[in-house]
Formats: sequence, C-alpha cells, structure tokens
Amino acid sequence: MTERTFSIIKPDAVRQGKAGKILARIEESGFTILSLRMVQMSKKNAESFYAMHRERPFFGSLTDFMSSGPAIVMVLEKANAIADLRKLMGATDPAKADEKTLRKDFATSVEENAIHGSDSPESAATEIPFFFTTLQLQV
Ligand code: 3AN
Repeated sequence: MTERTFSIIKPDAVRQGKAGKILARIEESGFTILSLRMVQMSKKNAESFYAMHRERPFFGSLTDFMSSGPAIVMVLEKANAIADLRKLMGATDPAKADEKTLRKDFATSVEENAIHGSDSPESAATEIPFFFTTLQLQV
C-alpha cells in the first residue's frame, strides 16, 4: 500500500551542499517527492517540532542546530515509505550506520546527522501537517 512519510534535509547537509545528492539518492530508491520546500525554522519552531525530546539532555543544542540555517522539508510517497526511508537513512549515529546509508555517507555527528524521517505512521501523521497544508499536498 502506498504510504507517505515526512523528511527533512537538515541544516548541516544544506550548508555543505549535499542536498542535491541526498535528493537523488531518495529518488533512486523509488520515492516520489510529493511536496518540498526550503524553510528556516525559528528556535520556537524547532522546539515544537521536537517537543517529544524536551526532556533529553541534547534538546537545547538540537533545537539550536535545527534553527541554524535553511533546511528542506518534504513529503515522500512509496509503498512502505516510513520503514524504507528509515532504512535508507541509517542509524542515528553515523558511526553506527550501515554502508551505503545516507547518514553513513553525509552525516557528521549524532546531532548533525543530515536527514530526518518519520519513525512511525503516528509521527508521519503529525509531522506532515506541521509543515504542509492539504492544498500543498495536492498533485
Ligand atoms: P532519529 O532521527 O534517528 O529518529 P531520534 O528521534 O532519537 O533519532 O533523535 C532526534 C534527533 O536528535 C536526531 N536526528 C539527532 O539530530 C538528535 N540526537 C539524537 N540523539 C542525540 C544525542 N545523543 N546527542 C545529540 N543529538 C542527538
């Protein structure tokens, strides 16, 4: 069944000019880009988006990082999109990520790890409307 997931090419990857290569890898892996745009999150935007991590010790630095420059937000579609994007991304810590994953190839640290992908259907269902209106998802 076709499924939608939400993804962010994070500020580290955009800053380092890796967005195009990451997008190519996503498309080559069979995802359709349903909607995409560049955003500059405020600190408050990042705190809302990562609210589930509020109690974690890295919350302050994570939200500083996510609001440190432009990021690319997108909605991707394919069969099994949520699990397949997580597989393509690799482990949170790039040192532990498998070969040929996006984080192995493009992330620099556990925090500046190039890409976000929804971790469950419930996350996708809240993350997609955080950034995209119904109108922006009509294709
Ligand atoms: P994932 O993005 O792989 O689902 P989460 O949800 O555990 O990982 O963490 C959300 C984000 O928080 C990560 N993408 C990363 O940027 C940051 N993060 C996670 N763990 C750490 C950590 N130990 N130190 C600093 N930042 C972290």
